[in-house]
Amino acid sequence: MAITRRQFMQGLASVSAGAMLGPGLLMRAAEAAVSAEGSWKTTGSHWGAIKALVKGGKVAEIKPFEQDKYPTEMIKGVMGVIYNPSRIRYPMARIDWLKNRENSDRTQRGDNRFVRLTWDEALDLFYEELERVQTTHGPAALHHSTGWRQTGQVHSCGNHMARALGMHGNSVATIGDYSTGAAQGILPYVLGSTEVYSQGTSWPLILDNSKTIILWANDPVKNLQVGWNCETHESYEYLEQLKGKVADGSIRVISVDPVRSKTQNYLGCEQLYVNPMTDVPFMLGIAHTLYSENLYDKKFIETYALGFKDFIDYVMGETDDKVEKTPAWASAICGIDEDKIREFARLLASDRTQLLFGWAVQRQQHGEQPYWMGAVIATMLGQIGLPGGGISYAHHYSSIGVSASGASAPGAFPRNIDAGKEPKHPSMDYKGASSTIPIARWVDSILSPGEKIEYNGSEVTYPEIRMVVFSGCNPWHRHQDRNRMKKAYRKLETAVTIDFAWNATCRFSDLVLPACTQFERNDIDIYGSYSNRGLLAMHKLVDPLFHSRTDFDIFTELCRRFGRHEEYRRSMDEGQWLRHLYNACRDENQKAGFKMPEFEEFWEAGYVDFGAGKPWVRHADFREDPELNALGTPSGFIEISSRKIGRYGYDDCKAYPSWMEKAERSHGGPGSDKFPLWLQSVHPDNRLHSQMCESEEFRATYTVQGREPVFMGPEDAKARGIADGDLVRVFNDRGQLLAGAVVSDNFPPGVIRIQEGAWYGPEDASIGSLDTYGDPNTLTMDIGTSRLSQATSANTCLVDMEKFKGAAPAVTSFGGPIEVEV
Ligand SMILES: Nc1nc2c(c(=O)[nH]1)N[C@H]1C(S)=C(S)[C@@H](COP(=O)(O)OP(=O)(O)OC[C@H]3O[C@@H](n4cnc5c(=O)[nH]c(N)nc54)[C@H](O)[C@@H]3O)O[C@H]1N2
Ligand SMILES: Nc1nc2c(c(=O)[nH]1)N[C@H]1C(S)=C(S)[C@@H](COP(=O)(O)OP(=O)(O)OC[C@H]3O[C@@H](n4cnc5c(=O)[nH]c(N)nc54)[C@H](O)[C@@H]3O)O[C@H]1N2
Ligand SMILES: [Mo]
Repeated sequence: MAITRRQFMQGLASVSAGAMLGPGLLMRAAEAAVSAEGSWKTTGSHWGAIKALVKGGKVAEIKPFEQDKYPTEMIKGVMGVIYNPSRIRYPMARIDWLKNRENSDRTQRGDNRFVRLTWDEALDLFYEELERVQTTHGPAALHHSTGWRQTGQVHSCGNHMARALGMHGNSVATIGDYSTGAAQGILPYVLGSTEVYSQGTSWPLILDNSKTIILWANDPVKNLQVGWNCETHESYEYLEQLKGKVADGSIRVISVDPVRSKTQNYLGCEQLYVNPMTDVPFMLGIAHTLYSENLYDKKFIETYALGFKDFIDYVMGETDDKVEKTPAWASAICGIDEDKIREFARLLASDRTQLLFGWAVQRQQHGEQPYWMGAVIATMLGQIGLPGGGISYAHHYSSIGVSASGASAPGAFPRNIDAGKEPKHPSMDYKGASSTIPIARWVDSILSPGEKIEYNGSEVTYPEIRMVVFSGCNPWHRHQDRNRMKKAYRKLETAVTIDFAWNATCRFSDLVLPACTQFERNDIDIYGSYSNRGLLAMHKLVDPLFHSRTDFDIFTELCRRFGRHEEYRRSMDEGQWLRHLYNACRDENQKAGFKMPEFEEFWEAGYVDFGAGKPWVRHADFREDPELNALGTPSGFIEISSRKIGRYGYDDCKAYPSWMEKAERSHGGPGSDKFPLWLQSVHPDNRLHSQMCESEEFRATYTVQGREPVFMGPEDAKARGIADGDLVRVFNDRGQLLAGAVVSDNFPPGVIRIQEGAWYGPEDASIGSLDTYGDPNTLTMDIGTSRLSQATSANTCLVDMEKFKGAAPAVTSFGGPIEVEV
């Protein structure tokens, strides 16, 4: 079945036929004649809005967008996202799957041997598999998912996949996300909304009113570099002002974190070291002090909250474990001196205090508890709804805290099947299994079909998933415990991935379709993320490289195979969708008094700015009138204890926030005698998850001997004879990896860091094989946070490490598949 040159040419022909669908739109700016000097185009990304110089059909230079006053280093990596040896060039199929399909030898998955296909062959195979699975097994056998797909509303690739597959048949849906699953589980019971994706109190009001700011497990200087839309980094202006206020002593900032964070180093603020995963005992000690020293706001609690007594009985040791949660008790677990706990509690109560929580602390076992406890402390302080007081769970994310302009954002290419239409295979027969599962439990579902788990007051029965389709996510970075995933993939019949980068998800797939990057298509998106500061024209910089195509084209052509491509794209091409979304947004905004020019004028200018929004205080309305502006909790009030959760009877999420020991925990906790080091896998300073890891020159700026860095403190390094720059093997009972040592004073004893998103590169396809590059999820644990949220527990993870001796295997993560012929 070797691909002939004729078939190859046919493949090419089908690409241009697809590209010619519908009437083309001539875009003056984008199509501007390419002169010798080239032309500057506007576009944007999660890393920032940018300008790109395009010369002779190639991107020659990237610079920040004129409205971005605090651009990130990461835009230096953008060019390498377009041009790199890991780009997917052609549709590819795993060799044994191509021969034997659902009866293939799945132990070969991961050996990276693939056969090149034409687009027609690949899309026929994709379609045949969908047909087979829907006809033979029904919707319970198909699962698809997306994630941090690149910016742009016309081409939002998850929507394209969901709509096309949804028009074909039903599938196993998911609830929650990897970012804030535990928060989304608990906070609706406590504060009435998930809080994490809501606008927060505006920075200027925090800067004017707060006397103390607590950064709790929060590194905004690192994490605000990327945004969900085209980021323009307005938050950094406020962080700069905060730095000034720390220096002149007008605001005291304390970072509660086991690690000296980038933000702490930037602000020059204090750190309060806490043992990993022991924030809850620390907080219980604070609550004990506030209560016993009468420093809490009784009136606020009476007016705005319920369930204080049940909680305080637990704190005072009158119920449950009958242990009084004194600062001395807390100190023994969290490692903070008991007097310091008291001092800290008094400081919080002494004046206006803003608590700013990050998310890593809920991405661990029982991750609901520190979030609930945070709300309880904020309630005891009585400052919720005041400027510069109360609690925020999102000021480190996507420009939250920068006032929203108030303008409307554009819509997107629809994700759902049109109203009134039915899928080709309308069956809703999930064969007794659930049609929706918590997002991080899909591997469990493959491994244990039919098993029942508890989830948020209900029961979930795992469906028997036989086929997965991923686009805009990289589960072989995102999900925990690689070797467990390998076992699950041995049960899976078919895995399809649509991506532009040949990452580990492609390596472990059966069929891989090359999408183009966002820089190879025209689009629009807002800039400023949550501030919705303006609308950005995303000019196509270059044509799709190699045989790649837009997700729009790929799924149009898939739908053509069952005769519904016109319905899919509503008979509009890219240019028509652009205008359609722009004009709808313009109409909305015109009504609200925001001026937007005609499309052509906007496209040429590259953006329209909506102006800065008005400062705003989160929960001020609730504070003003708790009856009229009741919270979305069962009672409408803040729920310090929750009767509803109590009725679920979960031992891992009780009726009030409580301390529960972890499955593994460093600093004397369970498992630390065998694996003494806590591995935290925080979000990368120099990537967006796994995106940009492929960018070669940029990667070389942070790798150590070509490997992902493992950060460690001098004591742990010395105890193991490890020096800065050494190759290190990091391991536990779940897996092993190679990484390069970076020894830094930012890390205390017992704490090491490997940033998530490092590309998995196993030495071979076997279970347990050494990861040659340093993906921390080779080592993490795949358990739910609790029965309430069933979210990820990536940050509950113990390991040990040693200096690597001998000949180091080459890194296998990059450079694409091994091309073979049938
Ligand atoms: N250990 C550990 N693991 C974690 C975390 C952690 O803290 N620790 N964090 C978790 C969190 S919060 C998150 S959000 C997840 C992130 O997990 P993901 O969202 O899976 O991460 P990304 O690396 O952004 O993957 C996006 C993929 O989509 C592809 N892509 C981008 N744009 C397009 C497009 O337009 N078309 C197509 N077809 N493909 C596209 C990219 O090339 C990339 O492979 O990771 C989670 N995993
Ligand atoms: N540069 C960059 N920015 C990003 C992303 C990215 O990939 N790159 N991803 C974005 C996404 S999708 C998300 S979800 C957010 C993630 O945002 P977060 O989840 O808040 O970020 P992390 O960087 O994982 O962790 C933040 C801090 O938590 C601390 N920490 C971890 N565990 C504990 C603990 O047990 N106790 C205490 N007190 N502190 C702890 C870490 O030391 C770290 O300083 O970031 C967003 N921003
Ligand atoms: Mo996330």
